[in-house]
Amino acid sequence: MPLSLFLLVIGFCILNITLALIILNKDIETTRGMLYPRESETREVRALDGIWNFVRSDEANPTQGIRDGWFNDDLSKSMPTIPMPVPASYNDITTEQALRDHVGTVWYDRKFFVPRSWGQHQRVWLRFGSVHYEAFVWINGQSAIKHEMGHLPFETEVTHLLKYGAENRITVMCDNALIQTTVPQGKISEVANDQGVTIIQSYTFDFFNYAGIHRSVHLYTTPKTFIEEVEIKTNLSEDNSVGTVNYSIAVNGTAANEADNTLYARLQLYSREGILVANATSDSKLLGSLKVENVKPWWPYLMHPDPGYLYELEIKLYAAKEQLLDVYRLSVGLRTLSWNNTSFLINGKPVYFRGFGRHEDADVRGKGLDNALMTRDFNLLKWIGANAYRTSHYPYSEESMQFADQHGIMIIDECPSVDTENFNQVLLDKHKSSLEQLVHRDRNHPSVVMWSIANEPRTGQLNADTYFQFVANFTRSLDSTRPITAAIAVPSKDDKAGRHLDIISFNRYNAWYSNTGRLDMVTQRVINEATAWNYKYDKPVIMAEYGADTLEGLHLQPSYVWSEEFQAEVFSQHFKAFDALRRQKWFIGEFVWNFADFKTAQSYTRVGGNKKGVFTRARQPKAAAHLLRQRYFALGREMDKCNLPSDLFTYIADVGSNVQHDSSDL
Ligand code: BDP
Repeated sequence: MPLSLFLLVIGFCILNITLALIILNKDIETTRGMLYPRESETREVRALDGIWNFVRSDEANPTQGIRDGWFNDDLSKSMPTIPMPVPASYNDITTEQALRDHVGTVWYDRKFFVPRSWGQHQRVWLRFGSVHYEAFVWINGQSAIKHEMGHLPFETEVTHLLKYGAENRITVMCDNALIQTTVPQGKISEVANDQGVTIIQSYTFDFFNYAGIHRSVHLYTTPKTFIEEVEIKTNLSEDNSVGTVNYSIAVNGTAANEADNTLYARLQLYSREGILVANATSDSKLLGSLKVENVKPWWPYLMHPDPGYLYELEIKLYAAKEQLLDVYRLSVGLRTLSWNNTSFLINGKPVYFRGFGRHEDADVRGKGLDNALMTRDFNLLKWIGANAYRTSHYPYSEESMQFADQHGIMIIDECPSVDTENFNQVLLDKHKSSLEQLVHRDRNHPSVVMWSIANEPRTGQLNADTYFQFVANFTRSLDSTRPITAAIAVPSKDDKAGRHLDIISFNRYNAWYSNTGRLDMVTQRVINEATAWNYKYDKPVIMAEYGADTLEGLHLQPSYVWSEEFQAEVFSQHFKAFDALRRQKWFIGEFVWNFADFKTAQSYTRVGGNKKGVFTRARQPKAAAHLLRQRYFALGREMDKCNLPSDLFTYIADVGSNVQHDSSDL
């Protein structure tokens, strides 16, 4: 190549690289408030859950409702409405394909009364647990709040918008459209059909784009000056005998603005048995710490006989002259986290994660919060001996985070960035915002032990390096007490993001997407890949996804793809690799994909959805569940001396000491 051409090519490359790298690390708006709504002496909470009225907009005319002011009166005056449960995804509630696959806006409204008493000496807040994807809210026809991003809460003060001792109306418009600058990304296109053209939403992520008001809607009251934020950080002495709870409180209200520093807080920490174990009075900055002697640390399930130990922290906000303003209580678990380039430790003890990637997904209700399902899921997690799960691929309900705290289930808390590509400035800002909202919401949960900043981002792309440097460092600036990971699927040699993480997670489907059906091509490949990741970055490694689609009830011997036998054998081949890797100290966890079968977009690779569940969508075990249960408890026994359930092994035969299937086998 002539020199001039060579220089031109080099120049062009440099220009391209420079253009690609022009992503700026801009400041983003930060969340305020958003404490989980709880009743107390000074606060009332009312859920607006129930049956709302619902309208699906014309896909070709998504802004019609705004133009025609549907929020100015009852929706039913503008359009025929149908009943719609809240919380729930709207997609599977009716029998209509048009609603299931709807792209664009839908409308909800309902009426509610506000007591006369709420109009005096207090403030009223409206809080949504989550609406997917974008929400616009009106109270009595007046705009109240707008929020973009599914799976995360948002709230606003509505004191001035409500009618007290009278009937009120709430109207919500929800838009499920995903484009290249939403988190997650999607594409909208117009495609010819038999009637003309239609709008198609496509996305690369592998779960159904359920939409609607997914979690509870609450109205709650606070005093005029109230506890707006609480941030807790805990510590333990080296021998785990003395605990420290560092707190910082933010106040909202006029009293907070007074220059005379008259506000202070009294904090009391109660044991699970209701005994007062520590108390403190804050300084005027509302900061301080509590010391707990003979502390009971928060331990993960099966790592300790009393896992998930929680204290209750009572915070009372006072003005001068002992005037009680506000009371808020929250659960606190005391534990430490630490990590280095070979291990992850909780309370000074190395952790080996055994768990699942999951989904919030169920028949009929989609991603809607369902307490019965959530409780069943935690019972299954404990039945199978798991100690962790990743909230793949978005933040889960606050109620489930509270459950995880109580049961000692460790959470890798993931933001809604999935399959991220075409990195750009708008996307980066929203991605950071999703993490800011997530960290703000979940920072006080002892169960949250790691932040996952993305699932399967295209980290081989040119500007992935800068992009993930910004995202990881931003997350670290919000919370330096937890490590950062991302579940990566590009080959380690191509990856540009791992160096910005603390722990490397990788997803791989040996014997499924590669070398389909080849059980003899799993173990060594898993060992090689995990080793390559560790070699490249010198950091702890987790296998965050592996598995095989399995049709419940399909039995084939010898095993064959999609059968229950095959899933069990794929797992077993992975177990061999994990055991070899565990001897290398840097391999710190195994996560099956998936906890339960779940719905996806329609595809010829999916029979009624993704069937990689260890449990069916109705939450019943497949054959592999019993195998996994034996392994997870065996690991718990080996590492943490946990007790084994009496029904872990089924009696087979009394054939002497040659064949034994009981705990002594482990
Ligand atoms: C992984 C994705 C996960 C999919 C899974 C699969 O992270 O969301 O559901 O593949 O294909 O790549 O089952």
